[in-house]
Amino acid sequence: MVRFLHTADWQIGMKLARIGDAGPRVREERFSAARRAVAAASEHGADFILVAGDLFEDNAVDRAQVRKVVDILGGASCPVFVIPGNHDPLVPGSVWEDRSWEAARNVVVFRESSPHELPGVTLYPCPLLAKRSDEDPTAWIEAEGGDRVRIGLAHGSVEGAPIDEWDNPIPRDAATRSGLDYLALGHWHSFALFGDRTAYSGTHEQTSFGERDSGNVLIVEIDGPGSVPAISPVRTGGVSWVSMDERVDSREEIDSVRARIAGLPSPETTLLRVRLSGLMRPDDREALEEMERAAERFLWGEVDGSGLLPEPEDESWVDGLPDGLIRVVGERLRESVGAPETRARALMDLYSLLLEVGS
Ligand SMILES: [Mn+2]
Repeated sequence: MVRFLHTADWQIGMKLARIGDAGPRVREERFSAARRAVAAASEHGADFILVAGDLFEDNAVDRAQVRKVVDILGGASCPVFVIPGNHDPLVPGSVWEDRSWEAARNVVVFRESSPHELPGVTLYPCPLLAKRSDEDPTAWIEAEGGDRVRIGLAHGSVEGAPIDEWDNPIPRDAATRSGLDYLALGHWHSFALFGDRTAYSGTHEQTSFGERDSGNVLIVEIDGPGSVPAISPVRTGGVSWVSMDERVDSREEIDSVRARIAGLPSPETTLLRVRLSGLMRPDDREALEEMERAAERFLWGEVDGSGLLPEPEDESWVDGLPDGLIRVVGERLRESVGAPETRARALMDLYSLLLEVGS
């Protein structure tokens, strides 16, 4: 039986300019999460740690930060195997040339795609040698039988995964095609499984709003050659990134969003982005300011009201509609005698549609 920890995409050195004053605190958390990842390996009795690329944001990262990472990995109680990714490819002048790597005896940075043997296990590392490539980095791994557990370590885009930075394409069936028991991947920041044997661990600490299920490492257990791996996420993330997209068309709806913001747990370790749309009356201003104050309690909080549109003072705007169907719809709604709330809501929907089209 082999048990190991799979992590990737630490992106140490990322700028995080978007979150202003909270940047230093959130950058520091990436190191704290790295220490939690290394601690998780010994807590769970891992035989080794696999790092599937993008340890660093880029090759220009300050060398003091590189040494800090080497210290953390060097402090692990087991071997650590690392591949360069597309953010930190193995090129002249890269972070991998720093002398500190030589001092960390338990850390191996793979510099070429060739098998690496461990007791009972063969690793198939696929280091990246360029920022971009349209080649499948796992293509060289050939299926072969035998009595060893075979584990691939690669960085790239699994076909069909919704990844922004599309490169180093990896077929969905790469693991079975190459006869691997497990393919440890990096590049996508969310935890994801493809079949039984292929996984993105996701980043150990969330990197932006909208990432789903990041802030984990994976503990993987494989009984023997051909066995289906048991894959368990372990939480390492420290900062939560909460994004709310809300439509507010009344004072009640604004108050209800404010109450939800006030009820969010752990504001001191939460980054909050609220984006509002809808129609606003001048006397909603105060409720909106209260919402902004509720967001100030967070490590970083932003209420973006640029999607709010001013509500019209009366219904004379209908007369300004262009001739044709839309004008007919507007006039019919204005003159309709149905339920007043439905009538008002339909008119406002038409009004905001026009403002959106016009802007
Ligand atoms: Mn990447």
